[in-house]
Amino acid sequence: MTTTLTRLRMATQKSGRLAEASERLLKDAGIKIRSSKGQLTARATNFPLDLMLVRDDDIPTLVGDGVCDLGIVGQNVLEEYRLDPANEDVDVLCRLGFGGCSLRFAAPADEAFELANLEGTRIATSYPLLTRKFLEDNGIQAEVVTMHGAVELAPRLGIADYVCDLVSTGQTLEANGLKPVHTILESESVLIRTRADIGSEKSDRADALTTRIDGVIATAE
Ligand code: PRT
Ligand code: ZN
Repeated sequence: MTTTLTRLRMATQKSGRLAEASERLLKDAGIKIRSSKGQLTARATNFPLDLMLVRDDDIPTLVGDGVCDLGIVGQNVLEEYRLDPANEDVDVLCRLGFGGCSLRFAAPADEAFELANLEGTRIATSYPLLTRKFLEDNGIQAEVVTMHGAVELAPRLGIADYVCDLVSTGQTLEANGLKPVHTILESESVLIRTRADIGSEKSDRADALTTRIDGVIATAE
């Protein structure tokens, strides 16, 4: 029987695009998870591991602060977190091969777009730090409007001229009269690990779990 203190804690998305694939990855790594509906934690029955089932946005903070030892999160969420200097950085252990998408600027479908068109405009996004960094790196002055959802609606609502949002099939943009024009980040899910000192026992367990996950990824490639 392992004590609570030495059981590993991994933060994974409770529900959403990464939840099922994260669960499947652990299953493929031989980890049996006992979960019951509505619970915010789940316990592995054959490995000293507990899952914290949270919103994806909270995963980098939980791991950065050492509340959780490991986490599964999209690079888009991670890189936005990393751009805030107040946040504790984490180590990226491996790419997981699911949750692929790209963070892209989108313009009205009928516009002959070039980057210079962004100058002096308003851009709606859920990724204000990544968007601002891109604009700064490219010497573009524009106003960034932060929205937490329905970003694609912003031009139609007159809130913004352009959007910078995640795209996978492009259907959402198209349905809103927009087209992807410039990619600022290619993203997939990654396994992250805290830089906090977790002690040698937990550290060995984290290494063992990572090796198993690496094995699953290598087989899938
Ligand atoms: O509740 P919680 O905060 O945990 O979930 P969430 O609603 O913030 O995130 P969720 O579950 O939608 O996405 C989780 C992660 O999946 C993201 O952080 C990305 O790493 C990854 N991912 C992959 C995507 C997409 N593809 C994606 N297409 N996340 C969001 N989208 C959205 C996008 O924002 C846009 O609204 O899907 C729409 C576009 O899709 P297409 O196919 O029409 O282009
Ligand atoms: Zn989220």
